[in-house]
Amino acid sequence: MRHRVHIALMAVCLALASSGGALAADRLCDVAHENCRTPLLDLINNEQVGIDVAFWFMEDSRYSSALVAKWRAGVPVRVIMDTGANGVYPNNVAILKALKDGGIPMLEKTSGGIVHWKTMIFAGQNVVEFSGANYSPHAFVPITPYEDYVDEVIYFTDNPNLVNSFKTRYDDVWTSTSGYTPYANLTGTRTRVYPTFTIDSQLNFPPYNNFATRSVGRYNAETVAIDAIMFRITDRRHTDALIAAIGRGVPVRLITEQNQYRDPKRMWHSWNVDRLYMAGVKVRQRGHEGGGMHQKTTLLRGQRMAIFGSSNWTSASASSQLEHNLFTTAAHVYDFFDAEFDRKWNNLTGHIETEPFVPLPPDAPKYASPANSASGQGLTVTLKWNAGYYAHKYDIYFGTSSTPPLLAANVELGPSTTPTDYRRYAVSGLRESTTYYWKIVSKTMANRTAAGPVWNFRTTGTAPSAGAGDVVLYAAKAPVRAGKWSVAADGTAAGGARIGTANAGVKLAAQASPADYFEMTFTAERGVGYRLWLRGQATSNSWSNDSAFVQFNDSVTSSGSAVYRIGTTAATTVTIEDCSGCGLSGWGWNDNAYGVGALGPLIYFATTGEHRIRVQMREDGLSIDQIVLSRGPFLSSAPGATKNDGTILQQAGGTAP
Ligand SMILES: [Ca+2]
Ligand SMILES: [Ca+2]
Ligand SMILES: [Ca+2]
Repeated sequence: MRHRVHIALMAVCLALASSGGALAADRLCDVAHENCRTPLLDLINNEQVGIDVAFWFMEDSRYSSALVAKWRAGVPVRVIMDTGANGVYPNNVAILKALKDGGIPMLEKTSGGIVHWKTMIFAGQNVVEFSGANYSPHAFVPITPYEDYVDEVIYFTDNPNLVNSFKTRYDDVWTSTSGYTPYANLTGTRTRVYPTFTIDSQLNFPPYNNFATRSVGRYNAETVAIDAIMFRITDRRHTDALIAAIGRGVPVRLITEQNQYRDPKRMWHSWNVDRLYMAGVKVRQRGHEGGGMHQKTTLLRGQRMAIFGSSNWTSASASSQLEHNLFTTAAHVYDFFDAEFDRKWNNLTGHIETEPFVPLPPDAPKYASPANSASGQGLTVTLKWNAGYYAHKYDIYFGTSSTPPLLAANVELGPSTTPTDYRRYAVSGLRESTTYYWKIVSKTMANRTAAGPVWNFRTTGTAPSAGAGDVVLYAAKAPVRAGKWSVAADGTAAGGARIGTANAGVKLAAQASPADYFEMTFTAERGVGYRLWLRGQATSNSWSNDSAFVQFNDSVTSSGSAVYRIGTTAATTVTIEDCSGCGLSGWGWNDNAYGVGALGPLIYFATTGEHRIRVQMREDGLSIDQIVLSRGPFLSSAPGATKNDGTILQQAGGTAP
């Protein structure tokens, strides 16, 4: 701890010492704790030969007033600018007007990428100032050092190769005949002001040079470690190369800006940062107040190289916007950024300049179609939802259970790029006249999740019919209901209703005169064996809520003896759970035998004609929607599944109440 404090104090002392010289020859100014505005105003005020200015936006009138004063004093000033920032930075409008009204010649970039330069060239002093910092009131001076500031570093240099390179590029842009249009105080042919110099190989000027290609070449050449402070990350070329570096054992650390992480206009930032995080990049984010972690700096530890300038990790910053970047191994530059990164990463001053990055979940999916409870859907249905900006992968839950099972995991369908942009997943091979349930769980690239609700729809077609002579009763239509049995509406049940009892922990033996039962009538043939099936649903899917007794008015054994008769204590038992431990889920079919696949005794009748069935309570908490007596297709196999069933048969063989 003592050691850290000592280093921190040394860093502060060194910084103060270097800022002491008013116009230091070649130095970096740290906006976290230094006033970087005064040296820039001093450069403007001291210039006697000419000032070239270019910026994305300017909102600090100290600069525009000083520039107009110089122009009026006879010092030539040129401005390359862009009105594209006016919507987001309204004070830029007044600054542009002041410069124009002051008489300064201004050239606007009117096609292609924006002017992302933030530079001033001082011809007489042979100094260039450039950085990622826009000319706003707070980008050059902290409000409270280390606590409330915009994260910027400003480079002032009198290195003749760098200054001359900037002069040449400025003239290149000034004399360009495509993409630029006179904005104010400019007539006639624009001519070069300076001799044409060779551009220093440390410099990188998109769109003349590609920033991403050069950066990725440096990442790929690195064998020790990579550290970066990067405001915006939407170009995967950078992240892919950094993930590859992790893959070959090169550690990577990143400080980035959390406001970009949830900015819908920069929706791919979170995709990239989450991928870096999952790959093992150590990530921190801004911990101080004030504007963003706005600088764009990368340190390549083995190469002792600093990459610094105006380009974010975006495709526009790579090759279409006007940008200025430095790829340098100059020791004083590398050492400055080394100390700055160490200070911010470890909060060495005791102020919280950075804090750990914590991935955020996506928005919950908003379903579009099919509408909840829609009917008449085809047998191939496309599930559609708006995913929001930050979901990229999806778990699709789908089935006939009201708690649908997982159908497909981590389906990479990408985000929704607008509120009316939908993600789609098609389900096919659906059964006719069946209710299906679905749920979408959205995931970010860091596997943070947000679940949507369970919705359902019903497919088109008539319900499948049982065999000729089979009986299919909708139990909720029972004309005789006694005691605790009651009917409730249920969109998943046959005819939209079920009959059941509430669970109160009661279990009974079969009774000759029960209090709780229901009865229905149907027609069946003498001498034919019928298989009895019930479709039931146990409250809470509990095995203590899943059985009933069934009796008939004239049922007999295959040899003609009375059996399971109403008015006796003899009954056949139907248990929905197929076996001990088989479990229950939603609707399920079973017959009058317990055990996996076990089939009970067939039901015979003494006469041909109308018969009566009575269902008594055995365990309370059971609901029933269909009763089947089959002599045909369901003689040895159930009409539907024992769990999560969606089978609803057409009514048949019953006598209308
Ligand atoms: Ca039971
Ligand atoms: Ca069975
Ligand atoms: Ca019960």
